[in-house]
Amino acid sequence: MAKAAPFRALRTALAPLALLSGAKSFRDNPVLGSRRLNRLGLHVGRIRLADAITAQRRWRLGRRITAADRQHYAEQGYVIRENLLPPEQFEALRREIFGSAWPRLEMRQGNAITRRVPLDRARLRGSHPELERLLASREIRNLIRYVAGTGAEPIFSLQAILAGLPRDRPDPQASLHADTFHSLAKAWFFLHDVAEDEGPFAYVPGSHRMTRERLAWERRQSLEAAEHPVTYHARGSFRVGPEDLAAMGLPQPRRFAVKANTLVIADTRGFHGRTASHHPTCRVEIYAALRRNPYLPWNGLDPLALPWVRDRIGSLQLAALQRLQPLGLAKMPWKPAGQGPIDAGL
Ligand SMILES: O=C(O)CCC(=O)C(=O)O
Repeated sequence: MAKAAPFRALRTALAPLALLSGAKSFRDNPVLGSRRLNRLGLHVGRIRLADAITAQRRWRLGRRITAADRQHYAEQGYVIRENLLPPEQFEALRREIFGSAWPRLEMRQGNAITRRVPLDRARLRGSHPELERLLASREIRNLIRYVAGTGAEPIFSLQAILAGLPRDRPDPQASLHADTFHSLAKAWFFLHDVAEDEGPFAYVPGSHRMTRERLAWERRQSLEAAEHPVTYHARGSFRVGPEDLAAMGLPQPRRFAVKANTLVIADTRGFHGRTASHHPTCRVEIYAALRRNPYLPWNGLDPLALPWVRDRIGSLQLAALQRLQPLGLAKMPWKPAGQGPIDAGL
């Protein structure tokens, strides 16, 4: 633990440098959290600059996807593909996933558990051909990159959300929120039907756009965020209520109660969350996430895209978290949960 102190001091000294990164915590960074600087426009300025740079990166990524997808993203903030795979291919994929034992990690948040298995292409090779084929899909990568507004490498996992478990504390992901101040992408490829009462993903259409009303709301949040009682909010994932949505001219969230074989890719700087489950549920999906420093002007030059690294990206990310956590430089919320089926335990 004592080892962490010098690193914390270093982090404080470097706090101003975080301005040109994806750093988002108002509570942990005295510069980002400064009411005076945010009154002068720091937070809104970071959003505007990130958006200008992201727009030109996204414009260059645009030719790899269809005009219809570009338009759908621009209007709604997400793209969706129903019946992504031909039925036989989807069934073969399900057999591979539900017929295997996986090295699982778990994280508990309120009354929900996120269970994850990092998917390394190197480890799937030969044993899980359908999964490997899906992860190699150009179409999916291009869509994720466009939504995230960066050409970097998405990280794929197998994921089960066990929600509605008997516990007092609510699932923090079930309150509508924006993940951060700049574009990023999260993707869910659902492996079975998700019913209305089975904790579907929810997204407020159009909430990825930084309208005048949204920027004014962001500015107001930035003045108080460092002291906000909700830790997630204080760390830059702003929570939003129904009255705020109405004041920003935004609709209520759309719930993605969808059929199996549906892919949803959302820019989660838009308002989103998990619909609360009122009974125990288990949602299984292939999940991907992509976020990168929003101030980089280029799309490529991603060390994670080097073939050797890319094929082991999930385990490398985990190993990095394990090493950085004791130094106070990263949080490692994942705990090993043994080898077994992804959907076990309900
Ligand atoms: O699992 C979901 O449906 C949404 C999770 C979420 O809100 C998040 O990852 O930020």
